[in-house]
Amino acid sequence: MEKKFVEVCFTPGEYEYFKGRFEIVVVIDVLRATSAICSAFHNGVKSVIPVETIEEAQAYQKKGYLVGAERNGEIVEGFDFGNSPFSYMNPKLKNKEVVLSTTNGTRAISIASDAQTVVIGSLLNLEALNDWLITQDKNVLCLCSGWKDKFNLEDTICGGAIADALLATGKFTSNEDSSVAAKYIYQSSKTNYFGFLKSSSHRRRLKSLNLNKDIKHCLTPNQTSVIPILKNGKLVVT
Ligand code: 3SL
Repeated sequence: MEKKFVEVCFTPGEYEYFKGRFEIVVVIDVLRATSAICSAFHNGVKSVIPVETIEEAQAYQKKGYLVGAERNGEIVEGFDFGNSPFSYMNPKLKNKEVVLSTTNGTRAISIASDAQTVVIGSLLNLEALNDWLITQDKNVLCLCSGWKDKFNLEDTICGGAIADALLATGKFTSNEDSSVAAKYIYQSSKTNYFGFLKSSSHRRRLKSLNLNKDIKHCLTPNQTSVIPILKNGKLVVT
C-alpha cells in the first residue's frame, strides 16, 4: 500500500509552500486557542465559529452571539470572554454556539480553510486525534499557528507528536526537515512539556499575565477525545 505523507508546517506564513498537497490539515495552537476549542467541546459547547478579525467578531456580537476575543493574550474589551480554556467550562455555554477570534489560532484556521478537511489539534486531544488520523488514510499536514508568523515551540511539539505517532504505524512517511525537527523537539520534551517550555516566549508571555493555570491545563495531554472539525465555517464534533 502506498504510504501517505505527514508533515509539519511551522507557521501560517509558510502554509503556501505546503498548500494543496494534504487532504487533512490539523490546526494547532497549544497555548491556547485550539486547547480552548477542545475544552469547549469537551464541556458541551455545540459549535464554535472561528473568525479572523475583531470586526467579524463584533458583527456576530451585534447579532446576539456569545463571542470570545483575545489579542496578545488578553480579553478584548467589550467581549464576553477571551481564550482561556476555563471560560469554556461554564455550564452556561452548554449546547450553545460561540464565536471566537484569537491572535493566531483562528487566523490559522481561516488560512487552512481551503483544505478538504480541517481538524483541531492540541495536546488535550492528542491520542484520540492520532487514532482518528491513522484510520483516515489521507495525507496530513500539521499547521502550527505560531506567534504572528514566527515559529513557536509548543505547537511544534504537538505537530512533532502527531508526526511521530503516524510515522510509527509504518503507513506514513515524511520528506520535510520541518517534520524531522518537530519530531526531535517532541521527543526531547515529551517527559516534561512544562519544564521544556520554561523559557519559551509564549509561556513567559502568559505567565506575565498570571495565566500559569491555563498553561498547565493546555500542557496536560489526553484529557479529551473530541475531534473538532470545520464544516461550513463552523467547528463541530461528530
Ligand atoms: O494566538 C492565539 O490564538 C492565542 O492562543 C494566543 S493566547 O494564548 O490567547 O495568548
